Amino acid sequence: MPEQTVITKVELAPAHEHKPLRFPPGFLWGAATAAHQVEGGNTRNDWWLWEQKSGRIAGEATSERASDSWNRFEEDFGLLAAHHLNAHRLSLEWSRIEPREGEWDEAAIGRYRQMLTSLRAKGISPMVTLFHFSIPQWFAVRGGWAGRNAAGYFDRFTRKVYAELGELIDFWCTQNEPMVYVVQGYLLGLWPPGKRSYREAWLAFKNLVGAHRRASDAIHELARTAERPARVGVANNLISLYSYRKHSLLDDLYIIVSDKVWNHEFYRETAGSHDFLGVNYYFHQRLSRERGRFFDVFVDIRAENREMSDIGWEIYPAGIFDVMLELKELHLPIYVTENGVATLNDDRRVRFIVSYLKELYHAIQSGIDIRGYFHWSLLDNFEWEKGYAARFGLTEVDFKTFRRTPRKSFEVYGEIARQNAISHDILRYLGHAVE
Ligand code: IFM
Repeated sequence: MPEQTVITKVELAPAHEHKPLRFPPGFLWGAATAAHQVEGGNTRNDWWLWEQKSGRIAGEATSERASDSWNRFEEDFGLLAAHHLNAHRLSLEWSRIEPREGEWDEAAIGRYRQMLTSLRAKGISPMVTLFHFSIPQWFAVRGGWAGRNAAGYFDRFTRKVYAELGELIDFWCTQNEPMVYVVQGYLLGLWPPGKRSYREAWLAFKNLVGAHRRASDAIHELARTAERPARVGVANNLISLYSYRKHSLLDDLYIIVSDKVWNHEFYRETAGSHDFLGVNYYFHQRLSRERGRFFDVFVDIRAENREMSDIGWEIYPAGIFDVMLELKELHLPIYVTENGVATLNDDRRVRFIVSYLKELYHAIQSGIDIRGYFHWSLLDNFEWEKGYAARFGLTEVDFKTFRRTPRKSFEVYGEIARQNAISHDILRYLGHAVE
């Protein structure tokens, strides 16, 4: 019999010998928001009209004052600075800047200029999204993203933004989660324009692809003579996908096709027009095939009773590592443009942040070029059809008084940003192995 080593005692190094998990120098630590979700008073976009009809938004909420950031941005950005963040992702509301076709609202542009200037003055690098789910009502009347000249309208808007604000912007996300937008708005009918049409979904997808390409070209062209290099990407929603059943070729094939379509098709069709890959990571799905009436269907398994957020999204830190690995082959720098959890339990948010960041740390160690992380969200806000109950904020917002109260999770995240590392103390506090 081979000799066996019997482990009787596990030797742990004393605490001071454990090294913090260090991130690369210059790593961006940010938070993310979107105009319609936080600003309030966005009455000229399609979402505003959509919200007015009963039954569409949980609790019959509307975006009315949202988190009132249009008026309180200075206070909000003060919170970023106080928590040592060096980057912020925000979106510009197209319907404020171009409220009627071809007419520019100089006061709104001026307000965005103040916002971006305020961020820069605090040493916070702005990442700006040009389309984050809401469009001007006039554009919706012209067919929105499924309409004929969609990419042309967006190109004009992009050029105007560059001309007015370009010198203040470090990173551009032309769009937020185009795939989510197409599914919610054109297949499920849950968001404006409320369609359920494969044809229109396809048109919208193709136009979003074309619009991204044109906007990216425009920004690069305009930046040619500028001091600041153009850094353009898209904030894409990526899902970590697995099949529930082992050794089933059909299931594997389904996963491969879903992965190609959801995670890679937009990147594929827009190849060559990204300076970085923006990744919004929320979802892990294990799919199983069940017999449907006419064909086999695949469902997301929820029966395992795993830890979930308040809105039923599984908490699965390893998934962020997996989607990072998938992107390695694209050879571009990666920014996690969103990641966060809807919960009223802030301890859960603390654990969430630390455990997802730990996975990112390991992804970086494995050689993936990840350069920043933007937590969703700086503030509790208007969570689309879910209204205000889903609390994603590092900062609690009282929606009656609009008082801001930073949560403990913001402190922990801020400490990680300050140290550019997850300290041993934080890891140990959370019961993570420290080596
Ligand atoms: O609130 C949204 C955001 O607008 C886009 N990404 C996902 C977030 C949470 O659902």
